Amino acid sequence: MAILVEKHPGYRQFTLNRPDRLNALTSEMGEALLAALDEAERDPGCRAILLTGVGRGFCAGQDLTEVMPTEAGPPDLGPLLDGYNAVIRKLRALPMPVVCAVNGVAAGAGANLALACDIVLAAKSASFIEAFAKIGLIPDVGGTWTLPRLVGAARARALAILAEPLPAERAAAWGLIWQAVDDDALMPEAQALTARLAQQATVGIALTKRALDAAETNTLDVQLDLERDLQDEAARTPDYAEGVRAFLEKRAPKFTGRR
Ligand code: T3D
Repeated sequence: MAILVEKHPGYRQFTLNRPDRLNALTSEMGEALLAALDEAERDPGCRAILLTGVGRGFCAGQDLTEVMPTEAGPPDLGPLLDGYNAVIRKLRALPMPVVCAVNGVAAGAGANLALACDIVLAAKSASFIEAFAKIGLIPDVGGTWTLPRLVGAARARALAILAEPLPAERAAAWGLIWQAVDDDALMPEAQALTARLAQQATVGIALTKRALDAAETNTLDVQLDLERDLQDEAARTPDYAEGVRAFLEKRAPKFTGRR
């Protein structure tokens, strides 16, 4: 199986599993990942997702053996990218937090797949490479959108044009990712974080994701109205009532994640 699925209490872990190719993506893997995300979304017991990879790489981007130009001409990349784009859209729109544990090199579409997740942890030995320029392509799978928003225009341009590896600790210092952690600590920390998120007020987190994404294109005026409307929705959840009660009673809240 190119994607391993593990069910944990409250969350699912998806692990890219082609270690001999540094988990390079195939169209089939894209479809499998999308199906796994769809299934997780339909499961009311799944309140968070963890994405990682097997072996010494997180994901080396598109499997280049699948898209070799031939004498007959270039491959048709449109359908392939439509498939990966569906994964990126799904990750951004999922009504639950997505943690990515980058266990090793994340290159090309692999880097941008990681950066589409909500909270990215990386092993200190990992690195991020916008490798596209090395093969004459442009950053895709959301990279041209994500990079400047995370690290600013100057760094985004240099990352995209130079295609040099960015070590995890510098990626964290630049704000590309949340944290770089010791290699041995990566999976325990990522799993503990995902388990913790699975106990939080899931609807509130989903609405927060929606507000932050909308803010990328909204004016302040429009965003203020959106915040008011989403806050009204959040305030109608049982988790809001529980959160306030728990605060006043000086105890830990017990959120259900339900509407
Ligand atoms: O169709 C399209 O192109 C559209 C979509 C584009 C999206 C993209 O992602 S484009 C970018 C594609 N990715 C790359 O260009 C990265 C290619 N890989 C690398 O540059 C290097 O492998 C790394 C810098 C990521 C890691 O280097 P290193 O030295 O640690 O490992 P390695 O020896 O290069 O790789 C290990 C094996 O994985 C090796 O196979 P071998 O020699 O042991 O049989 C290598 O060929 C294979 N591998 C690594 N990346 C890919 C791959 N095989 C197929 N496709 C790959 N992307």
